[in-house]
Amino acid sequence: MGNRRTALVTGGTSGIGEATVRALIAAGWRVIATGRRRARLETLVAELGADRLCPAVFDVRDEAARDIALAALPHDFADIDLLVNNAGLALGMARAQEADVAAWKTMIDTNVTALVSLTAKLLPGLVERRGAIVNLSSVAASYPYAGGNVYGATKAFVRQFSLSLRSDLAGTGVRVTSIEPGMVETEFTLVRNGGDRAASDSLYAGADPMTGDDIARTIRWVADLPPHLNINTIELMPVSQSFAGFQVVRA
Ligand code: NDP
Ligand code: 8X3
Repeated sequence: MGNRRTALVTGGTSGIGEATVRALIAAGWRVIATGRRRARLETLVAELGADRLCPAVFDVRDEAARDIALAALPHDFADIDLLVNNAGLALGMARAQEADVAAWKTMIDTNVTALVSLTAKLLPGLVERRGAIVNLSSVAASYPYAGGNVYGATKAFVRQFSLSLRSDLAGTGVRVTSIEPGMVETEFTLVRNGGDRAASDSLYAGADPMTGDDIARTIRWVADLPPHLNINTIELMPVSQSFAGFQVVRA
């Protein structure tokens, strides 16, 4: 199909990104799925078809590897209409006074620096095609919690960058949306806790959390809206999750 639109989804190997790849392909998009885990991308291509899904294996923090992978995209996938900046992570729940600065830098490098760099790289083409950008922020952008420190700050950056992009892109027709989920059961907590499966399972147990599919359905809806309509931000939570009060330390 000559008029099929093309999306690039970072972090397509797992969770929200993988579900978004599936949802967009089901809606008729061509998709470039990125990630470091080549085998997972190859399995997805085998399932969804090389005519619809193109894998691009690179670490988002490695701009040289990213540029080589993007330069090698087949002709059919080269004109990107939708960028889904999804790759990201949290590392640990340590309070700031005990935190590992290397983990902080990894989160900033991945969630912020790589995201802005890829966005800058793809923006000229997105402007040319009046495309769209969907950025994965989080409820952690708006609601601080102990141990969320740098993770929450990276997601606040993503939210504000998204809104600021809208100002810069006035008149271009490019749409920008910040998606801000609460608890979604993915590999997120496994990664955050250094691979501790029991810690991940116990967080989600009995909570009826959102799924990657829930968020993917939202991204697909945003992506397929008519071109005159921009969703600025969407905040989503499972019904089981809500707000607690401020903490007060008494003498
Ligand atoms: P997962 O851990 O399941 O998926 C994370 C994805 O990001 C993987 O595909 C991973 O690919 C990719 N990724 C991480 N680091 C890198 C890197 N350096 N280079 C390339 N790819 C990378 O988590 P989620 O699906 O939950 O997370 C997706 C996004 O949603 C994140 O930005 C997260 O902050 C956000 N989010 C998640 C919530 C949740 O509760 N789960 C709630 C709110 C927001 P690979 O390892 O193969 O490289
Ligand atoms: C992930 C949601 O609440 O663990 O962004 O920070 S939370």
